[in-house]
Amino acid sequence: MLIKKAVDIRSSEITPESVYRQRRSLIKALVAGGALAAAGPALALGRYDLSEDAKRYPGPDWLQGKLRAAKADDGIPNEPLTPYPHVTGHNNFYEFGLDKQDPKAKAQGLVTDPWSVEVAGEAAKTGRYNLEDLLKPHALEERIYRMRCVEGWSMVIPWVGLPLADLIKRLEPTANAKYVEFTTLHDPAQMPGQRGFFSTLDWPYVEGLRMDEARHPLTLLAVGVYGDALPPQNGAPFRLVVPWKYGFKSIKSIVRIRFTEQMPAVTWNQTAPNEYGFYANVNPNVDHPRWSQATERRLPSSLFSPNIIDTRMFNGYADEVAHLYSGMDLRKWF
Ligand SMILES: Nc1nc2c(c(=O)[nH]1)N[C@H]1C(S)=C(S)[C@@H](COP(=O)(O)O)O[C@H]1N2
Ligand SMILES: [Mo]
Repeated sequence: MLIKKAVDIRSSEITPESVYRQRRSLIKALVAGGALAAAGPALALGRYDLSEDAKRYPGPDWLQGKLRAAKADDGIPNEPLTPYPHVTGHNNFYEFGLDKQDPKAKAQGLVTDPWSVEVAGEAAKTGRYNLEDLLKPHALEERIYRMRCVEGWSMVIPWVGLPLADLIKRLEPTANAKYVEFTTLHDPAQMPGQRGFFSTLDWPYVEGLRMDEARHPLTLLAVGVYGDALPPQNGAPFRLVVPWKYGFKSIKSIVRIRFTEQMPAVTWNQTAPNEYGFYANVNPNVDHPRWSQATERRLPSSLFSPNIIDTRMFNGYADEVAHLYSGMDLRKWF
C-alpha cells in the first residue's frame, strides 16, 4: 500500500463523472432486467459458480468436514460476489512482495498444516496450540462481507470462519485485557518479502483490536473462502476479517494472539502514523493525506468499466458498529 511516495491512484482509475453516471444507469438496467439478480444474493456453500479456471484449496483433512458443515450466509442484496480469481489473485500480503500478483505467485509453498498458535498475555488459557485443537470445538459459518482496502479498491468476499468472540470466550481473558494483538508468521525462508534489503516493513506484521471490537459479532477468524480452505495468498491457515475497517487490519497467517492492557503497537500505524491510525475504520469523510476516501473501485473493474462506487461510513456496517465509537472524534482516532 503505500511506502511508494508515488501517486498511488493512476489517472486511469479516476473516473469522469459521465462514465460514472453511465455505469450507474447500466447497473440499474441490469438489475431491473434481472440479469444481476442471479449473480447476487442467496449464494450458499456448495452453490458457488466454480467454473472459473482457478486452483482450489481443499485444506487439511481435519478442516474439510468443518467447511462442508458451515452454515450459509444469504449475501448482500444487490452486491454480487467478487469472482474467485480476483479474490485469490489480487492480494496485499507484503511478506510475499509488494505487487498485487506477488502473493499468488510466491506464496504457494507456504506450509500451513500443521500450524502452531501461541496464546499469550492477559488470559487464563495461554500456551501453544495446534490450530486443529484450537478450532476443534467451533462450528464454522459463511460470512459474505465487503472488504475495503485503504488504497481505494474493494471486493465482496464469501469467507468461512468463526466469530472471534467464540474463541476469546474459551481463552478466558482476564479483567486486565483491554486489547488483543495478533502477529503474522515471521519466516524469511518462506516469505521472500521479509528477506534482505528491500524489506519494507518492520516484521513481523502486527495488528490489534480493542476488546469490544474483537468481541463484536461481525469480527471473524476466517479459515476459508468460497467454501474451500484459504489459499496461502489470502492468509492461510487463518486470518482476521474485520469488515468495517480498512483491509490492513485484517491480518493474515496468524501465529500469536496476545491479550494486553496497553494498545498494541501495530504495523501500519508504526510505519506511517499520520497516514494509518490504530482504529482504521472505513470513513468516507476522513481522507488519507494523499488521496480521497470518498469513493472506491469495486473489483472486478477495468479501464472501460471502472465500477467506482461511493464508500460508506464503516463500510456499510454503521448500524452494527457505530455505537462502539460514540463520543470519539473519528478525525482524531482515524
Ligand atoms: N500479514 C499481513 N496481513 C495483511 C497484509 C499484509 O501485507 N501482511 N495486507 C493487508 C491489506 S493492506 C489488505 S487490503 C488485506 C488483503 O486481503 P486479501 O488479499 O485476502 O484480499 O490483507 C491485510 N492483511
Ligand atoms: Mo489494504
